[in-house]
Amino acid sequence: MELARNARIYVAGHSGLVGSAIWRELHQRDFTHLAGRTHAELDLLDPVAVREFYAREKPEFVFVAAARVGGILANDRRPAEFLYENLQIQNNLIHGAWRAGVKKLLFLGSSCIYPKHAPQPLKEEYLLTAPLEPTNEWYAVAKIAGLKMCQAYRRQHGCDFISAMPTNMYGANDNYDLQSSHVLPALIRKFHEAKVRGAGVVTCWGTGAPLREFLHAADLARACVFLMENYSDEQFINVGYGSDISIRAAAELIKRIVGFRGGIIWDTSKPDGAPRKLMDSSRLFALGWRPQVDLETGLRLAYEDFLRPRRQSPAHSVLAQADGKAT
Ligand code: GFB
Repeated sequence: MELARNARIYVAGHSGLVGSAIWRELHQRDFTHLAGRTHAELDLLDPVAVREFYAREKPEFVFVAAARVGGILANDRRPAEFLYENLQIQNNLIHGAWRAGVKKLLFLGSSCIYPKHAPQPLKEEYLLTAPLEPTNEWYAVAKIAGLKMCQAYRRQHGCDFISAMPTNMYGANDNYDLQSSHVLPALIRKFHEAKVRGAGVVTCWGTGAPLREFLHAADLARACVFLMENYSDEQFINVGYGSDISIRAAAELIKRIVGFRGGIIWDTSKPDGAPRKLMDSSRLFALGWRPQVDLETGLRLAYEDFLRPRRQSPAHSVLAQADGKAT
């Protein structure tokens, strides 16, 4: 089903990494009726506000890219926030979409829904077959509840609600805060600041041994629009790049792209997290979708994004000045 160019489309979370990429993709493809709200304009934790928003805007299609997200440390240290806020946001958006008669909704989950020691690559059917990775089980439980919500509303109410599980994401508009970011934006910032300061070493977390699959947000955005137009099933679907890389190799790659000439120290007091999270995306690939941005190209684009002046938020500058030691 091709979306009409004048379809009313709501992108929840349109200012975040993934939501902004979906917004740009829709905008480039000449969709004319896009709705997005910042946190200040619409509090997604508030069911009444969400219900009123749906009643007023009457979106026909909804992309749920709004979530409390963060890297390994933020997930580990703020379990209540990650569980409560994600459950609340997705309950409001999914239940509200049913009440408002939304034609189709795409919910975005995460590869962390799979068991810590699941066989690799991760097939959709491995969901709920063994215990989760403890550093992000709170986020994972919320995301599992979200995909189950979509399945339940499809079964009971006939809603065309689908779910996609993306692998680890990166790209323009990422979070570069060193305490809450994911690994790639953190390392882009650490290597860049070390280069500017003339520092001898950069400190990375964990052992560097874990393997991660990374997908550029522009690719995920294309996949989301593709699924909205071509997929309608209770079965959630993986969205991955197709291959993975060790954190150590990713750090070396970023070091080279940024042009940092010093060394790398591994701080093993920080958690490694899941040993590996490579998605099996063959279900999606069989439908004809493929990623377009390889990791090196994507990281060069991400570094350009980091260097743009608008990235220099007050928090960013303060941290950069305060940190005189190894990053
Ligand atoms: O991206 P990341 O924070 O999250 O960390 P996860 C990936 C790996 O990079 C871990 C290592 O092994 C980290 O120890 N790492 C090395 C670093 N240096 C750094 C650094 O400076 N910052 C960060 N953040 N990591 C997330 C989940 O897990 O995956 C989320 O916490 C979400 O819930 C996301 O599901 C997709 O890949 O381990």
